[in-house]
Amino acid sequence: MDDSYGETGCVASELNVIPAPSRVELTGGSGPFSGNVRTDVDPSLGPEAYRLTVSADGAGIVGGDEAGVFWGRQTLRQMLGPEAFRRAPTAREPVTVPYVIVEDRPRFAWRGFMLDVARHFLPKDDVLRYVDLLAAHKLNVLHLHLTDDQGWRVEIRRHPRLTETGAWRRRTRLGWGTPPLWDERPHGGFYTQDDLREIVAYAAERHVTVVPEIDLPGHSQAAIAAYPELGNTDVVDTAALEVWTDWGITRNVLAPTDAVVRFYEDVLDEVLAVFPGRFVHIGGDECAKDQWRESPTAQARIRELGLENEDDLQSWMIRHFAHWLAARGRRLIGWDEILEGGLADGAAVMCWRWYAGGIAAAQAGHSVVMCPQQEVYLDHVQAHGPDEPVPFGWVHTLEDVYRFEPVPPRLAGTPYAANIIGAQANLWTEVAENRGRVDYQAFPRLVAFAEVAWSRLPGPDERDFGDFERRMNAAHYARLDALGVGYRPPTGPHPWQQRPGIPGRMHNKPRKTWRMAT
Ligand code: TNX
Repeated sequence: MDDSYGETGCVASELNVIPAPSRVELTGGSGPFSGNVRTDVDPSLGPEAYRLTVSADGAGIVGGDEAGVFWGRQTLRQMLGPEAFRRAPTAREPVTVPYVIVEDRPRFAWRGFMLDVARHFLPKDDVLRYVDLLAAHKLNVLHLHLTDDQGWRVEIRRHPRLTETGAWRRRTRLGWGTPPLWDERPHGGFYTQDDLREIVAYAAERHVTVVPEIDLPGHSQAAIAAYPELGNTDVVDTAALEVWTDWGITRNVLAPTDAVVRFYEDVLDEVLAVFPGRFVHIGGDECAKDQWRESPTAQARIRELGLENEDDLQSWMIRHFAHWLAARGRRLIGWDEILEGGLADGAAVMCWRWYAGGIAAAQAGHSVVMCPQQEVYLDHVQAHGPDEPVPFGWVHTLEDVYRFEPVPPRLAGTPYAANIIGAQANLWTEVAENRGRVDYQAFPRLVAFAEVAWSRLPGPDERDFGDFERRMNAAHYARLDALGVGYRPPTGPHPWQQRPGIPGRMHNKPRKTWRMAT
């Protein structure tokens, strides 16, 4: 994946399945993809595109590049039946597949999934498993949210206390109830740099790019707990702060000083050495400005830099890192708040609040990844009803996600649409504390999302959700079973997937749809 998304951003995909009434046995080799499965690369097909042909000679996959060949293999795997999704074969019968020609290419170059491993740490093996799950669904970006108020999850050798202190918290708020409920067990964990190199390499073998996020200047209390001098020491006793045990937006944010900027350059130096991808996410969301308003140091900084206010101070910090990353051949990406106060050229925006930020950013020439919380936040509850575990946010059903349209209607048909380089589904983990909860929130909705991000579907109202549901029931739930995914069954949670007694928090403002917002 490179950053020439403009060319491939919104190209129509052509999926031509021409079934013929014959089948061929796939033979030879130790796995389903060897033997009489031939592969080749023909760049004229374009990035990530493939043509899959099954005939009397076996299967042939021609990819526009190696990624295209790999996506073609995933389609072939789907044709082999659910067994092909197990880690080892169980059936003795020969595998036969129907004659077919599939010509296929992705609609978007960035087809992402964000996993928040900061609020709850997910062990390395679970992350590797998610890489496999993304690859099986032709998703190609894993965005790891590595730092937040509640935990710092990446080893930084120059600043070891980030993980010694910042990688664990004393206890954890359970759900969102009042009065709060607490799980009194300490929670924590972090990835060594070699763990992350392993994840990056494993993902690369599957044509998935890992995008690291180091969130600043808000969502940084774990770092401040580790190094109190990173905080606004002139207004708060930062030495008394601990890694946050609660959820929400804290007042404790980084101080806007040169020393803090240098510290984060050290951090990013090490991050760049581990993550070779072009994009580096620096957060930028939900930075409370209370302490900057009260802090003489922050106020002096505003005057010294000739800025108007605290928002400009955040903008100054983000621009600094945009230039710093650009000088090292990388591109900054951040949450849509980074638009406020103006953004450096070349920086990209992840639009999570309605569609407005995405529209403004695309019109200003920035690349945009659309991931509005009103549509594709997978931490939000997926059905009404009393049995849903720890219901949070708005209800986004499987059908809602299937009807998500990444290109805001106002941009459709304009040159700015090409700036929408892709879409992403985000899974925050305040109330998803382990792999089982993550699976339940992600699936089956991530399947609907993957189809939206890959395929050229009709407009949201015209999409045939009934057909998607039929394909889920006829084939895909069985594949998820074979993969061992703890998805939400269509009839509701299994008893062991429920969380009675842990209250959630639903958003009470109405959920605006893309139609209302644009
Ligand atoms: C907003 S989305 C956040 C996260 C929360 C999430 C919960 C974003 C950039 N910030 O810190 O976990 O809502 O849905």
